[in-house]
Amino acid sequence: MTTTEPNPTSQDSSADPLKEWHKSVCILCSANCGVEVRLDDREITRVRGNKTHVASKGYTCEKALRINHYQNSTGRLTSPLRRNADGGYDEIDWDTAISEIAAKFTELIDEHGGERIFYYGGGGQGNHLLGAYGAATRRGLGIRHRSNALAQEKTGEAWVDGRLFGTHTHGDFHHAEVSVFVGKNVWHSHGFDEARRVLKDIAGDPKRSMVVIDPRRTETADLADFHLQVKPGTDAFCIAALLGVMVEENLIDNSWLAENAVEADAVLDELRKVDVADYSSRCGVDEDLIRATARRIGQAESVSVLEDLGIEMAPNSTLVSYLQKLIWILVGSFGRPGAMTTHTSMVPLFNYSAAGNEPESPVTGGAVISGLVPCNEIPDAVLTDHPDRYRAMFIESANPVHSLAGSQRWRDAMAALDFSVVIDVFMTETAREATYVLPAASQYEKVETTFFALSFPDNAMTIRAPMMPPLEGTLPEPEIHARLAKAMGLLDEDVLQQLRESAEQGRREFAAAFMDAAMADPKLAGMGAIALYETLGKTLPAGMEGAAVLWFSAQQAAMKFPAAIRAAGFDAPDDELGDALFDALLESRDGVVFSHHDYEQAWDMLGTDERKFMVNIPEMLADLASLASKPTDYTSDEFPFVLAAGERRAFTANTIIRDPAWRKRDQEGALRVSPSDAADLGVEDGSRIRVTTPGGTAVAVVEVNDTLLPGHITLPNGMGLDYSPAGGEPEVTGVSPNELTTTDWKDEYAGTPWHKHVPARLEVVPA
Ligand SMILES: Nc1nc2c(c(=O)[nH]1)N[C@H]1C(S)=C(S)[C@@H](COP(=O)(O)OP(=O)(O)OC[C@H]3O[C@@H](n4cnc5c(=O)[nH]c(N)nc54)[C@H](O)[C@@H]3O)O[C@H]1N2
Ligand SMILES: Nc1nc2c(c(=O)[nH]1)N[C@H]1C(S)=C(S)[C@@H](COP(=O)(O)OP(=O)(O)OC[C@H]3O[C@@H](n4cnc5c(=O)[nH]c(N)nc54)[C@H](O)[C@@H]3O)O[C@H]1N2
Ligand code: SF4
Ligand SMILES: [Mo]
Repeated sequence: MTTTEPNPTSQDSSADPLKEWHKSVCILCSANCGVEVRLDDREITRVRGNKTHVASKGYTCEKALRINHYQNSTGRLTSPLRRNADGGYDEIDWDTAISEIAAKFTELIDEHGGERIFYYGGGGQGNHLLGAYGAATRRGLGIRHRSNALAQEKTGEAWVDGRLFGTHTHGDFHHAEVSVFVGKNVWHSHGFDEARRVLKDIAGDPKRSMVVIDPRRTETADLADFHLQVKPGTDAFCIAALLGVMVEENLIDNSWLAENAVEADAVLDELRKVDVADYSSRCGVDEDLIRATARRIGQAESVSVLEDLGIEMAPNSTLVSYLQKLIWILVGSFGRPGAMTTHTSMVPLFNYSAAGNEPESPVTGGAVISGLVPCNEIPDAVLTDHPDRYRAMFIESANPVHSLAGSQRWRDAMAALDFSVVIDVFMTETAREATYVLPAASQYEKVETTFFALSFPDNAMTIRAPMMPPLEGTLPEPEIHARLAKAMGLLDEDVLQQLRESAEQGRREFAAAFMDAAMADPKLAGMGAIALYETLGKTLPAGMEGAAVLWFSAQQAAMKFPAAIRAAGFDAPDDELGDALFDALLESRDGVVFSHHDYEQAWDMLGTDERKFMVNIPEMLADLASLASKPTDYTSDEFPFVLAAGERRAFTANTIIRDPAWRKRDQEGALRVSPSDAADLGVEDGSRIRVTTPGGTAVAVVEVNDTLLPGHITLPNGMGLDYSPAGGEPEVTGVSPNELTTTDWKDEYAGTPWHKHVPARLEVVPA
C-alpha cells in the first residue's frame, strides 16, 4: 500500500469500505491486541484476532469481541455543550465553543497566569496520540501542573525505578523459568502479550514455575505453583520474609551483586535482620511455603517479576515496589532471556531523570513524580484558599470524577472552579460537572496509537487507521487542539504557511525548515505537535493527519537508538532513518517492530552512573528497618472488613464501555464475600447488602466466592456508570467504587490511593 491511498484501512480497495474486514487493535486494555473487524455500515459486526499482528499474533480475550459496545452504544456526544444556569446543557456549534473557550482561557491567563489551569488525562488504554497534542496546548497556555491515571497507580514504582536504574524495566514472562506476579491478576488484566497463553504454557511446563502473591485465589493463582495467599495489605512482610530467606540461605548471586550493584551490603545487612518466622506469621503465609518459594527462585536461571494494583493501591506500596525488585536483583536476573531487561521507548511514559521530578506540588505539598501531581491531591488543590489554587481544568479522555478517589470531593472541586473543559466521546460523570463538553471522534474514527511499547529484545508499535469517518458533530482531538490554538493566536500563520510549502517539497526540505522554525521560536517548538499537524499532517493520507506528531518521535528514535532500528530491519542512511520508520508505522496495520537488541545491550539502556544497580535507597531501607512496628491490620470494630474497591473481572474495562449490556455475566458487578462471611451474615448469591466505608455507602448484590479469605470483600472497577438505552431513562448499574473511597487514604511517598484496602462494614438489606 502507498501512503497516498485515500482509505488506509482498506484491504481491498474495490469493495465497499464499510463492509470489509479492517485491521485495528482492541482498545480495552494496555495489551492492545491486534484485531480484524467486519463492518456493516458503522456497526462492528464481527471481531477476530489478527494472526499477522507482530505482537499479539492472533490472541485476544473475550472482551475484544464486544468492542461495538464502545463504538456504537447510544449516548455518544455529537455536539459541543455549554452548561446553562440550571445546570443543564445547551448544544452550541463548534465555532462558538472554540471561541468562547479561547476567550475564557485568555482571560484567566491574563488575570492569574496559565499555572492556575490544571490539565488531567491525555489518553487511556488505547489512545495516546491525543496526549501529544494536549501537551502542545499545555505549553501554549502556560499550564504547568498536570496529572493522569499513572499518578494513582505507577508513580511509586516509577520513583523506585528512577532511583534503582534510572529507567523502566520489562519482564520476559514468555521465557522466564520463574515468573512472579505480585498483586497482579494476569488472567483478567493481562499486561503483556498473549497473557493467557503464556500462563498456560508456564503451568504446563514442569521446568518452569509461577509464583503468585495475592490474598485471593485468582484465576492466575489457580495456575500457579506457589500461591502466597497473603493477608490483604501485608505484602511488605511477605516479601521481606522471602528476601530474608534468600539472604539467610545464601540463595543469591553474590558475585553478580559485587560486580553490578552499588552498596549491596547495606541491603543484605538489613535483610539479615528480618525475623522470617515472625514476618511469615504476620502476613499469614506458611513459613515453609515462603522458604520453598525462595529456594525455587534461588535455583532459577531466570526470574521475572510483575507488580500491579494489588500492591500499588495498598499499604506500604512504594516499599513493596522496592522489595519486589530486590527479588530479581539479588539473583542477578537481568539482561538475558527470561530475565528482566530495559527496553526502548518511542515516547516514554515516564521521565526518570531528576528533571522530571519536582520536589513537591506547590499547593498541597505531595511529591510530584515524573511531572505528575498525585491524583488524590488534585481536589485539595482546588478546594483551598491557597493563592496558587487551580482555577480551571482541562480534562481529556479521562473520567476522574469516577476513577479517582473521593468522587464527591471531585464534584465539589469541579463546582468550585472558574470553568472547566472536558473532551470525551460520552457524557461521563466528569463531563456532567464541566462548563464545556467537547465531543471527540471515537478511537475507531481517527488515527490513534498507544505508547505502551515496553518490550525487549523486540519492541513494537501499532498505528491504527480510522475505519470509518468521525460521527457527525465530532472532531478528532488534534483538530480540536489546533482550532483552539488558532483561536488564541498561539501559532504564527505565516510560519505555518511556509512550513506547509516546504512539506509539499518533500520530507528533507520539511525537516530542515521545521528545525529552523523551532530553533527560532521556542513557543513553536513547545507546540510542535500542533504545528506538525497543521503542516506535515496536511500531506498525509486522508484520516491520518493526526499521526503527524509521530514524525518527530520517529526522528528522535532514529537519533537515540539507530543501531536497534537498523537491527529491526530498517536500512536507510542516517538522515532518512527516522522517515523510513515513520513511513513504516503509517503504512502497517499489523504493527511495526521498531527496535531489536541483543540481550547484553539491555545494560546500555540503564540510566544510572556506570550502568549499575543503585540498590541502597536509604528511605526504603529505613522503612524496611521499621517494618516490625507497622500495622498489619487497618480494620476496626466499626469497619471490620477489607474492601478491594475496583477488581478487574471478565467484563470490566475501566469506564471505556458504558452500556451494561456489554457484560455477558456479572451484569451488576457483584460484591464478593467469602463463604464463611456469607454464612455469618446470612446472605447468599443475589442477596442485597449495604457496604459502608469512611467515604460513603452503597447497596450491592452479593456473590459468595470461595476464592476470598474471610474478612476480604471485593467490588469490580468501572461500575456505577449511568447509561440511557435508546429511548430509555438513564439508569445506574452497580456500585461506583470511588463513592466509597477518600483522598486521604494513600501512600506516604507517591500519594497513590489505597483502593485495594478500604476498611468497610456490611449490613444485610432486608428483601
Ligand atoms: N478485565 C480488565 N482488564 C484490565 C482493566 C480492566 O478494567 N478490566 N484495566 C487495566 C488497567 S488500567 C490496569 S492498571 C490493570 C490492573 O490489573 P490488576 O492490578 O491485575 O487488577 P486488579 O484486579 O485491580 O488487582 C490485582 C489483584 O490484586 C489483588 N489484591 C488485592 N489486595 C491485595 C493485597 O493486599 N496484596 C496483594 N498482593 N494483592 C492484592 C486482587 O486480589 C487482584 O487479584 O488492568 C488492566 N486490564
Ligand atoms: N477505586 C478504584 N478506582 C480506580 C481503579 C481501581 O482499581 N479502584 N483503577 C484505576 C486505574 S488503574 C485507572 S488506569 C483509572 C482509569 O480511569 P480513567 O483514567 O478515568 O480512564 P477510563 O476509565 O479508561 O476513561 C477514559 C475516558 O475516555 C473516554 N474516551 C474513550 N475514547 C476516547 C477518545 O477517543 N477520546 C476522548 N477524548 N475520550 C475518549 C471514555 O469515554 C472515558 O470517559 O481508573 C482508576 N480508578
Ligand atoms: S481486553 Fe483482551 S483483547 Fe482487548 S487488548 Fe486487552 S487482552 Fe487484548
Ligand atoms: Mo490502570
